[in-house]
Amino acid sequence: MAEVCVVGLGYVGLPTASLLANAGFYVLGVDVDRGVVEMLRSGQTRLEEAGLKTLVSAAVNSGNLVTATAPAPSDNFIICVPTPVTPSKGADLAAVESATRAILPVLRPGNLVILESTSPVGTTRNVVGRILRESGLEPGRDFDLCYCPERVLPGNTVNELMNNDRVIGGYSPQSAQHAREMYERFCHGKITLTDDRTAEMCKLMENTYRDVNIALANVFARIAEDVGINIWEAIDFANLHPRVKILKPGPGVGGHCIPVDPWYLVQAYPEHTALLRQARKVNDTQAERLLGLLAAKGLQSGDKLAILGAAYKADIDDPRESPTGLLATAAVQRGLQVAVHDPLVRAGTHHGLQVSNDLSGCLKGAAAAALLVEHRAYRGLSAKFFAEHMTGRLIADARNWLNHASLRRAGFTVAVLGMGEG
Ligand code: SAJ
Repeated sequence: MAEVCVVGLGYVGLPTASLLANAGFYVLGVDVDRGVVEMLRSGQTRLEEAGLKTLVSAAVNSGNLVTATAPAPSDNFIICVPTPVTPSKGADLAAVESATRAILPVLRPGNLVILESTSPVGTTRNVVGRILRESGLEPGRDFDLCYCPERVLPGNTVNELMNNDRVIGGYSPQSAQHAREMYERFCHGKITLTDDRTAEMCKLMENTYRDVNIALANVFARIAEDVGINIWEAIDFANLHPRVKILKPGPGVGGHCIPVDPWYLVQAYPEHTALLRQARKVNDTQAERLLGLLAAKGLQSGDKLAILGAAYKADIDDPRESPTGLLATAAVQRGLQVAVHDPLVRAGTHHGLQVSNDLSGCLKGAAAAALLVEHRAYRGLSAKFFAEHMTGRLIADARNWLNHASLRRAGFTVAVLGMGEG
């Protein structure tokens, strides 16, 4: 019988299952995607995370990690499934509910069930706990129930799972203590115990804090464009204050967390969260503003716009919720032809966005180019390279990433987000 059953083998579940297996637990990894399950049986994964392939291979080869498409009786269960928002920005908990229902038939007295997925406050007890009560077992009495959010920076997941501090929220104090005994087998960070709802709120606060602060940087950038100063310098200078840490402006906020998590609070507590809603609006309209900068410099309907960067942030291959999608949609609505390049995102269509890995082809015949992601691969792009492929001489830089002086010497007009020309 498995000691731990991890339900959901994605960016968080698979590293977690592998770390537990390599810490000596016998782990059953469960995923509804049969392809993922089959691939893992041979110790392989498509996920690109530092150290993950080695970890998975060791876990599978040791025999401590086996995979299936449904849970089986285990001592502990960890739910790591996606919790996106619906088109109307409500929480979509379908995956949490189906994962919990899959555990229901194999739940036994004395088990520990942990929800890791970022969720609205109250989900652990009102969704997971409610469903599991259908077994006739009572959380906190017959089995332990916890909420334990992850804090991983995509691209550094394994290292952060092992070394970041963790908050464990127990439905009961003994539930939290039960979970601590498992996590401390692979987590070397400080483990803090609280109740389930405080832990759920803690996770939402962490990412909402980031979204609001990115929006603040974007508002400062908008003012700088009007005033005619360089916001990138101004932020560096302001951050010399020992207690100021202003983040960086950009074309918007992507990923499956930062642009999503604040909505859980906005939808549940609209009377308190106008600030959060406004921050979401600022971040989600940055891409449109960038297009306005280009239009003001002559980009017009029928022209080709080359967009550099499809990933939601630098040097990763994940395009989920990327601002590039917002910009491409707005550009097409203005009658522009759009070509999107990314050096790391797999070529093909991602949520309606056609991505190419051929930069020359993407730039060919473009009247304008817009850099949206500060990938290392774009750092050294020369004015000559742009000039060879583009027909126009207009470039927008949303990350202050390119060599503007060199581009201007080569006859390019360069619009930099957050840099006014007054
Ligand atoms: N961004 C800016 N300006 C900045 C920082 C980020 O425009 O100064 C943009 C990025 O380009 C990106 C988006 O915001 O499009 C999100 O970037 P991110 O690095 O903040 O987000 P994630 O999703 O990769 O990681 C965040 C982290 N949360 C915090 O830093 C509070 C990570 O610790 C979380 O574990 C992760 O979300 C998550 O999974 O919740």
